Amino acid sequence: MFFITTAIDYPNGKPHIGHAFEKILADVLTRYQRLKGTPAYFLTGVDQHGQKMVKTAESEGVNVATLAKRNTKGFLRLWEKLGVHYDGWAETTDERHKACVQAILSDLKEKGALYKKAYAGFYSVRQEQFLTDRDRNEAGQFGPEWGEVIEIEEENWYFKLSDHISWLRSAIEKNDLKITPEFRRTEVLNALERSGDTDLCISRPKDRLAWGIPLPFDPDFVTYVWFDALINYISFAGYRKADDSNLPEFGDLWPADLQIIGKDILVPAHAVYWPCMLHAMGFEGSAMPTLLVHGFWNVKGDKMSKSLGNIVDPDELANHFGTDALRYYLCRDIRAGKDSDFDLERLVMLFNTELANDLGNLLNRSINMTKGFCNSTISDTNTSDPADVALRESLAKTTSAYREAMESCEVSVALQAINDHVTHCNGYLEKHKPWEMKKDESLLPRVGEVLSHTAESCAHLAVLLRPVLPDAAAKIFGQLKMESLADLTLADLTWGLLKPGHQTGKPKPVFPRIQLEQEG
Ligand code: ME8
Repeated sequence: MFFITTAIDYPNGKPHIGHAFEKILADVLTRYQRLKGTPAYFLTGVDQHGQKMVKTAESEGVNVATLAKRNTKGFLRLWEKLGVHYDGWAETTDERHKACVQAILSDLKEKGALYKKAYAGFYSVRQEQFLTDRDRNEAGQFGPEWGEVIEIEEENWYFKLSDHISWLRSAIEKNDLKITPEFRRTEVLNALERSGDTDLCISRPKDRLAWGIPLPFDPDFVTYVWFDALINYISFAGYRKADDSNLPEFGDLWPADLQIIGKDILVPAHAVYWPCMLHAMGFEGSAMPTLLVHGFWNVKGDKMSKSLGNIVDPDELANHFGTDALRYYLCRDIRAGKDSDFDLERLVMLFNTELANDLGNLLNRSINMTKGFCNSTISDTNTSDPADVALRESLAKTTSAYREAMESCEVSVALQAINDHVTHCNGYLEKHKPWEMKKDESLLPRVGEVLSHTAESCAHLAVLLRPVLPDAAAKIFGQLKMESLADLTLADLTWGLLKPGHQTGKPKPVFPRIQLEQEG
């Protein structure tokens, strides 16, 4: 089973475009696995504990559990609207997760991997973390990014992270822990060079933070952030599950084939803490997950933030422009882990040119003319005309470029490959001008061949587009009267899906142009 997970989102507000992008990417890659015929399991969810949630609840004057429940619903609603279909849903307040976290903590304590110590030092209230001298700026001060910095002394529990660092370095060098894209792997190795041998503080005293999972061996403390959130990847995959838990079989899923995260939580959380936690639990190098790290969506070069008031709301975008336009844009405009700038005009432009004009027209013209000039009947497409041969070659090239790109999770490159064949087909129609040819009755058989080449292409392209735009693909299958394509795997994608004599349906625009003027 191909196992895909994403980061679990903080539901301390509404989901933003970065959250939506990550879930859509995971959804697309899951659907791609299924398109290959590979069974896949997609786990995502929400990270409901922690100080951020408590602060938001206080500012809104609601109980933190109520806030978590209410905001979680907002995430669930959005994934439904955006066609994000997950198989497992992780909520960190789930009793099954809590039990797993506590069992792991007890084990690690037994093994001597955890210890308690008092620590006096500087603490950033805003970032909720102890600071070290390495956090000081060139002037020797804690900069404004840390907010209010106070001196406190506190006892806490620590995880012996330092015991695992040299193992981690070799696990990354040997590619047991895979990190893609490559430049992110280099970033992690460089960070390990600089890292000292500090251990990881994993608790908060209950009187300072009560909204968390209590340590089973010291109930005055709750586990803090990573020893709660990171464990979702295994707890909801069935690790140490109870018989009646209704969770998957861990052995069927683990290790995760793809753990999709944003660049901000790579170092140290996912590339250092997480593999070291797994190693301490007894997971070998061969049981490490593969990390796929994506970039950030910014707005006009700025990071999205509440204070700048520039947070892009995917819910509003889907309402205005439709799910297809949003899914297409998010997959099309980000490349190989790099940042992207959110640009509404590009969203509209990409939809109107690549989908409405190029693919939409190709489909519309193919079905419309097949109906008008050929009684909706498909002709034999095993022809030897050089232009036909070139078209079939173009499709083969597109299909293999698409596959290669999707295998390396480069959805944007896969979409470009689709567009290349669309352009080829539109050029082929312009060259043959079936609307002129049909005036000469003796050319009607050739008209049928030409239109059947583009209709056949549309069938293939819809199959390839299915992971990104499942609804649009289903509409295309419907117009081609080929609903059976919905069950096709990539291996079945050979020339001749539409058999001679097959009757196609009625054309109806699948990608109606977005008219910005009408958008108030
Ligand atoms: O980090 N563009 O939650 P989160 C793209 N709960 N991706 C973005 C983004 C942006 N502008 N902003 C955030 C957390 N993300 C923790 C994770 S995992 C065990 C716990 C990504 O709600 C971010 O990188 O702040 C992360 O992958 C995900 O959205 C959730 O971010």
